[in-house]
Amino acid sequence: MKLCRFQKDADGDAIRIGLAVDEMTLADLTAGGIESITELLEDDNAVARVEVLTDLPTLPLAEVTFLAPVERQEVWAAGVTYLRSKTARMEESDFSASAYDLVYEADRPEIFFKSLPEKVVAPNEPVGIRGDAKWSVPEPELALVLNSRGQVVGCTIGNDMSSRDIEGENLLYLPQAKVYDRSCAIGPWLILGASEEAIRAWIIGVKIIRANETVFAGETSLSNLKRSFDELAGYLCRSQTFAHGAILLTGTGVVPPDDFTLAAGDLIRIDISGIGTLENPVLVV
Ligand code: DO4
Ligand code: MG
Repeated sequence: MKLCRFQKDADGDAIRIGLAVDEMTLADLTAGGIESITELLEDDNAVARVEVLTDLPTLPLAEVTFLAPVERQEVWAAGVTYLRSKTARMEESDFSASAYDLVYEADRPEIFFKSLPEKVVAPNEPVGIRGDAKWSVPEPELALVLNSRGQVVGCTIGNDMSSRDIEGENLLYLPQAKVYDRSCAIGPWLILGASEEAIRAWIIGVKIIRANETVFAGETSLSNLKRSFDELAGYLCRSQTFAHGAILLTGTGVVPPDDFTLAAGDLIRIDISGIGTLENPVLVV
């Protein structure tokens, strides 16, 4: 089941919850009494609750503006969860190489804070590259959606925008490399009811388009994610509660070559085969 948050282009501000009917059409769940994504995340019978709704008004996707499927959820991120990410980071920094090597093998994963919900960038809105960074990349990631009980109940697409030169200079600069204005985009679709086994069969890919040409494209299978969903969610929720649930980015397995950096005006397109596409232009912040 594919859900989203949206506004109707015709009537402005009201935020509504939508259900994908087909490639072109959305059913308006808010007309059927569903007012938030969070109430569905908290409901053990969310899929059944949505399926019984009939005669919902529908509207063309072309007539809506997508919002990020994030309400009051904090966004956190796991790192070095794919072999590709470990080797890329070890190349980026002699200084921190052993830390990346160790955390890839360790029981405890790397998990860091990424974004307040109100700072998450919506689909089609610009993501940022730092004005003081020289080496900026997108990180296309599967994002797990957790309810307030720490259960993984859904997934979506995330972009963990990163400044690799700042991260590589000193590991203690990681928060500055990872958390700044417009550094996290999420959406547009939230998938409920898919098993981990099904999700791991999906492919995640990214394309970066500059002046109508693809300047980088790469993909990997989500089966290359080293840790299980429950393992990552379990560590996030150790000694920490999330009253509104949380989003957990699961790390990147697609890394552009070391001579590539994003530039203002680029377009980043992240696809996950079972979810859809998250697209954002780039600006300098
Ligand atoms: O420690 C660096 C960050 C790792 C990360 O964000 C990733 O692997 O996706
Ligand atoms: Mg990442």
